[in-house]
Amino acid sequence: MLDVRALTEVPAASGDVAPSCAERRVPAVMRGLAASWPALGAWSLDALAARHGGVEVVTARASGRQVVTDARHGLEQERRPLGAFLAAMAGGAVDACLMSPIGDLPPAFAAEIAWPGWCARAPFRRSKLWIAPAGMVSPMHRDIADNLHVQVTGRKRFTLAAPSQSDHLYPNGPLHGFPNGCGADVEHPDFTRFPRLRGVELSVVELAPGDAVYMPRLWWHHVRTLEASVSVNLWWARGAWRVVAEGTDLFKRARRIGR
Ligand SMILES: O=C(O)CCC(=O)C(=O)O
Repeated sequence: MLDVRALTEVPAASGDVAPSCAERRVPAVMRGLAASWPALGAWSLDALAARHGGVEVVTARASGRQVVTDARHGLEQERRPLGAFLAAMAGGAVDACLMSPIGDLPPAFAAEIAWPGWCARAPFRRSKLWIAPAGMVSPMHRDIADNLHVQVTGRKRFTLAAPSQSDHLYPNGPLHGFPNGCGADVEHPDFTRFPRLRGVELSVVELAPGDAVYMPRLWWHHVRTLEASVSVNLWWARGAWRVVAEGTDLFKRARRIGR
């Protein structure tokens, strides 16, 4: 096992601390940030199946309860009705994880979440709905945009590493199917293949419904779903980073690799 530190906690009451973390690019867990979102309490798996079962969503294939990040094709995504995905999950399927852009879903989804004021007006904004069975893992990777991942139902554990730790994680090259991923597995460290992993500095945090974790751009994150989970993430970028984020989207689209 590798050593991990707990992440800085920001209670929801200290509303001015959250934007200052984002300004200083310091990761933080914001407890209860989404306590007043209509989605909270309304987005159980059963309620989503009943209300939106016919909606087409994007899922990514998983193998051994880990999202597949193929060296040639990246994520292996497919479209299917939300109801079919949730029925399979209720029956014990662990071969897929849902990651669907909120902008492609019926407006009720966007209406039941709320972007915090300190990122709501950024010129680059994207968000995804995530649904996964207990035990699912998204392997360590990094994103170009700032990211607030908000838990709605169930629990997840995030393990984070700063950009300064990249060398310890063996980042994938730009031509890999998952160019923002890495070779090392922080949960099952293989020090023979990845000897520099031994020195990596990690922070860990568990999210419960209403909690959010702020991950500054380029911070590495590995995610383990602890209980059947529904969550939403918000990505945003400003200034030159907006251009980089849009360029990265185009690069992945041009290479037809999952985003
Ligand atoms: O929740 C997950 O499994 C992955 C989430 C993620 O990678 C993100 O929010 O950027």
